[in-house]
Amino acid sequence: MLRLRDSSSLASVEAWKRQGASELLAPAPIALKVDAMLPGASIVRRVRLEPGLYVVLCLVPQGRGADGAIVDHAHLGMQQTFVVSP
Ligand SMILES: [Cu+2]
Repeated sequence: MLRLRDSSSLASVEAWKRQGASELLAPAPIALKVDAMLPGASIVRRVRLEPGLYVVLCLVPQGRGADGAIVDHAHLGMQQTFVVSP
């Protein structure tokens, strides 16, 4: 989960994902990270988030697309933006 500066930051998140989503090159602060889990597993995390815009996404790789770019679960729909209000 990344905390975005504004909605225009989503474009840099998309570019980051296409380049392999290295944690070191994250385009925004990582607000929460969960390592890969086994299918069917679940986890509960309680976090206190500062007000702002966030994107939560799953970066588990699913293969490569026709153009050779990495396809991850986020590309398949496991991505959502949300706002934390003050
Ligand atoms: Cu996933």
